[in-house]
Amino acid sequence: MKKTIIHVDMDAFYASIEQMDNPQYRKKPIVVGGNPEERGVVCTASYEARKYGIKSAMSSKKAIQLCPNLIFLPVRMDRYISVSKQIHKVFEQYSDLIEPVSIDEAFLEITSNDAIKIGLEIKKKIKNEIGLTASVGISINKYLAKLASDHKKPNGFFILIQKNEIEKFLSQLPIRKLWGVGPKTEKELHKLGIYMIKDIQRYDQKVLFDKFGNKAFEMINYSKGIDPRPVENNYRKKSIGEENTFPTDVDNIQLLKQHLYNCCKRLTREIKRHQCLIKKVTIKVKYQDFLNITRSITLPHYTDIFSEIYYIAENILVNKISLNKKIRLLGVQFSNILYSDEPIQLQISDVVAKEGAN
Ligand code: TTP
Ligand code: MG
Repeated sequence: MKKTIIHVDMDAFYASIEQMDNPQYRKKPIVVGGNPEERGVVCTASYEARKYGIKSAMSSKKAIQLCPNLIFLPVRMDRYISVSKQIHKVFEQYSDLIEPVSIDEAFLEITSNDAIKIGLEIKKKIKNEIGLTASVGISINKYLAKLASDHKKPNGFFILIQKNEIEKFLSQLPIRKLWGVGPKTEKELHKLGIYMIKDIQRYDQKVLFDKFGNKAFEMINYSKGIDPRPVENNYRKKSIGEENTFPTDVDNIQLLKQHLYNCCKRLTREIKRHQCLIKKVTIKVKYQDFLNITRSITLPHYTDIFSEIYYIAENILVNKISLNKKIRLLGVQFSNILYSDEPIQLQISDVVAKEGAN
């Protein structure tokens, strides 16, 4: 039986939930994110706000300049996670193989001939039972399904199954739509005279390999609509973190410690929720002159104990980070994550730590 992939991506996810929960914000330009007075950043903007050019990751200050009537709403993560779970419950009614990509996005593998019917039903259920709109793309692989869901956003539904449809569709897209091409690679490709996805197909492959190494192989495949990656339901985060820009630059160690403490508390709660352990703590600092540094410590063993984790984080802050300049942003990241169903790979250092504890 042939496999079809459905990609579902919710429209303006956080903002749409706020508009659903608070009718006074419906049809209004709103953003969810940090305050402009506190140097916040836009997490997402309602489609009404996007008309003004406002988008995710833009500074809230710039956003308010673009739209002076803009309404700012704080992030209510718990609520968004709970809606995300409701959406997944809908997916589970239609496929056993689901790959969550982010809080509002997933791939579903469908092995029957009913993918189109299922795609429409999922959209309808999300609208009728949850109250939100989703964009759905249906195709023969993950890359094309994602392009399809994006194509008619918001409230989109787009099918890319026939070979000639796929070729025609890809030939019209700018190179930025190629999977893995961000602003930096886009610039490099422009320098080579590659502006459209179809330009890659005709380009001298040797030049591409010299310039991009193995990545060129993927680029060429994606440009032809080939994506061999399977849908995988064992998607796992490799790291979990949080970073925040301070309302004003800080060099007071007590304030930094307090901030670090709160971040570590939240992240530790998160790893416990996912029933995982971590081994590495990294702190990122952006100074007032925008210089970024990261410093890490790897623990001798896996842990989810807050006091152990904070002890390491504080140690990094005090001993590895210079406070000769004020700090604009402080971030914490936990990595080397071990999930509860994975076997622990014991290393010499683990054994030594264990024996030391006896
Ligand atoms: P996206 O699916 O990228 O964006 P969206 O759902 O808001 O809008 P659309 O898909 O219609 O284009 O991200 C899902 C949520 O993740 C988004 O609502 C807020 C959050 N997010 C951030 O917090 N920061 C970001 O930079 C991005 C891109 C998303
Ligand atoms: Mg979305």
